[in-house]
Amino acid sequence: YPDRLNAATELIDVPIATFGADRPALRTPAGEIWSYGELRTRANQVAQVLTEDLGLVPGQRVMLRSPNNPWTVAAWLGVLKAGGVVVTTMAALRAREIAPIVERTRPSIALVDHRCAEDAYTVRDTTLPSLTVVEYGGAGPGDLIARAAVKSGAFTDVETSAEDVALLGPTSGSTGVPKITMHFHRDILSIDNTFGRHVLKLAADDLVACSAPLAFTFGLGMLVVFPLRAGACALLTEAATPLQLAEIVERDGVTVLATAPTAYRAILREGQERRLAGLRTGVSAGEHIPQETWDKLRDRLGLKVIDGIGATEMLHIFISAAGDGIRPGATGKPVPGYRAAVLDPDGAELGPGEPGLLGVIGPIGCRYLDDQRQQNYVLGGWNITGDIFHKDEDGYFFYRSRSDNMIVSSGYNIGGPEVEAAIDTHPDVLESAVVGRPDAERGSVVCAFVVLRDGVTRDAAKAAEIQEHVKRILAPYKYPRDVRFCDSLPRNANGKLQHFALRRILES
Ligand code: 3SK
Repeated sequence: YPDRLNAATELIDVPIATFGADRPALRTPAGEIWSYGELRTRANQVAQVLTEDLGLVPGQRVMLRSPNNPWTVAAWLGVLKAGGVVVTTMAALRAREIAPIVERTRPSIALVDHRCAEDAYTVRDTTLPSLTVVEYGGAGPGDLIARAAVKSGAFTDVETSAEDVALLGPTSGSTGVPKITMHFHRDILSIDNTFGRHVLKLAADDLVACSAPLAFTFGLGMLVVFPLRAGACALLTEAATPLQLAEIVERDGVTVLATAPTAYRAILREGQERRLAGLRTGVSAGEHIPQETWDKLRDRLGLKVIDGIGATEMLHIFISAAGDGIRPGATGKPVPGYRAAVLDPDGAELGPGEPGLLGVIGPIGCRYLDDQRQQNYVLGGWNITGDIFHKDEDGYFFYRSRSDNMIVSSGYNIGGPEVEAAIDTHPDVLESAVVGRPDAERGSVVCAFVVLRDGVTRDAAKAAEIQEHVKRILAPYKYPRDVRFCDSLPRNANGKLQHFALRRILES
């Protein structure tokens, strides 16, 4: 990459030079269509609002918080054009989950969809009084869209360095204490030059839908980076259920769908897979797609779903396969540009069939913002993702499990300790322990073993009360779907909680 590189220029100005300004860049199920030219104009207007009205200077951080919609993409590009650093936060997160992210990243400005502004104000008031919160979409005074409308639409992108940080992506990790991954401008292009170009291979006439939020780098790649670089169009849906997603795919003529295995399974279970018949490509990530689901999609639709594993630390997918390169049951091979190995705890490479820690090296590696946990992620130069894999003789990688307390449910990573801490704040709870319970529908579900205080009745109403309590303080997707009461939790002689003993109870 050249020394001077602004990812936003490459994602919108360069495609316009190649494909023209009139092609559709973004669509919504409600029928809104933004051309490449309109997207650039609005991104430029946002950049002007940021620099002229809000005083942003290059290197300052801007938090974005919104469901997936076109203005969020314009805001994302606008921040990069202005030389700012995007801090992504999922709309589902509650104030107590955003606060540590804000504390760590110290954004100057927050651009927030008016429907999820309340938590942003709470965090400003409790954590960072200097934060300027600007809403959009609500037509209130100072609304970003109204401010943008009076700007000229021309902007000279800041000449950032290829190695300037462009994106701070929080990840809850297995402990629930957020880690902030840092990604450079060149990293954003790298995900396209690896997975995008060699595996996904979008064409300019593709219409891409993805259920992941733009704040999750899986969604960012699928809905912004890959389509824009290919001159294709992204269909932005706000919180669609799997069946709504299938309806949208059929009605709007989506050609590429990216979602988690849970959504494919739900569509198959409801017999709605015919709605996916127009797909050219299906992508599955977030967790390993079960063989049975993959087979059904191939047998009923002729669709050979591209499975892939990625990580927020690595920005996107690094092991995958497409078409005839797919081997049943395997996630795939390292994406061109990456190397992968199965390692023992000392970092020595293991042979075929032996399960061990997955290590990855490529153009993007883990860089946490000021965090000791960096040392755990990188071992002898390998990025250790926390997944257990084995490799076969031909170099295909097969997923086995996670190596930590992370629970992967419906494609969401949920830190067990974070859920335990939330349950333990319920006044009737003495202590709790959370593990993943295998689930045919969601891959895993959060299962909580709970010890209640003396005299508290153990019944379904109490379980429901604890579930609601967790939903109030954490993003709702993290709540324990299975609550089991017990007298005590298994501990070793030193008093350390033995989560493995609870997993064994679930297996028996
Ligand atoms: O596999 C994942 O969970 C992932 C994480 C970040 C970006 C992309 C993917 C597929």
